[in-house]
Amino acid sequence: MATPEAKAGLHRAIENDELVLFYQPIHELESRRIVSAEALLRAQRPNGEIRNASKLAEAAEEGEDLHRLDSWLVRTAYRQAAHWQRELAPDVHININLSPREFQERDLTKRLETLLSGCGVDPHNVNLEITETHFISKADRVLDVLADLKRRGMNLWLDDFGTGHSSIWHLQHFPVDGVKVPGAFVKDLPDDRRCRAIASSIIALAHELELKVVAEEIETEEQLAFLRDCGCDYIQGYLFSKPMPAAAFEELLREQARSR
Ligand code: G
Ligand code: MN
Repeated sequence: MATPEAKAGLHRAIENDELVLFYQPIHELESRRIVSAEALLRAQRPNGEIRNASKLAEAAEEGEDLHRLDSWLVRTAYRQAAHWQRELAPDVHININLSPREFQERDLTKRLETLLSGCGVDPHNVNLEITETHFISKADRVLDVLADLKRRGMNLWLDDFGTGHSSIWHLQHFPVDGVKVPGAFVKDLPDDRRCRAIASSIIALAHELELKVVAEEIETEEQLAFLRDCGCDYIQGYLFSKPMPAAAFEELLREQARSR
């Protein structure tokens, strides 16, 4: 439960323009090419200090500021992606974490489309990451919303797959393009037998369903080697890059464009 202080903090952060997005690269495993940027919310204090904003996001999830926060986040990320696509990397995607509550709202597609067309981003270059928290109670409605987003060309990814309220039923019924293997199943690779079994099985299952896989929070070469042997498609984590300000991500794209 978010505290009243956290809710007030969120309101203040929006009012005072203290929110920023950091971007973490997602690479294709084989080529190491950057294929996308995951936009991650951070709070920037007036003194310049950057803080994780997970408490703020949690407060938004429960309070009235959710639409404002998500609209700001989506608009900022889209504008940034449009700039990168125009200037440096026409194919680069943008990964956006939308609040699970948003996927229950029938007008989500329209709102996202309005924001998209305002920025000139192709919906095919948008990856929406979905965390399966509140889905169970309103699965039918979520299914309609996801199908609608999919029809308009956006890509759908199940985030933190296999943790929380995540369900294999969603893989069977939701029109998703891929799953993200959470850090919890990467952390103890390759030594831990359970971690190996879980990570390799999620990848195999996803591939059987013709879905793509991103492994997250990769920190060691050994983890990477195991995931490569499993055929994992995309990789993300401190081993490659931490989440960074837009300017730093842009520099990576520039280097990549030069080396082609
Ligand atoms: O739930 P989600 O996967 O969207 O959360 C991503 C979070 O994980 C980010 O806030 C990011 O800072 C953090 N993160 C990204 N890469 C790594 C990593 O390699 N190791 C750890 N411990 N955390 C990471
Ligand atoms: Mn995510």
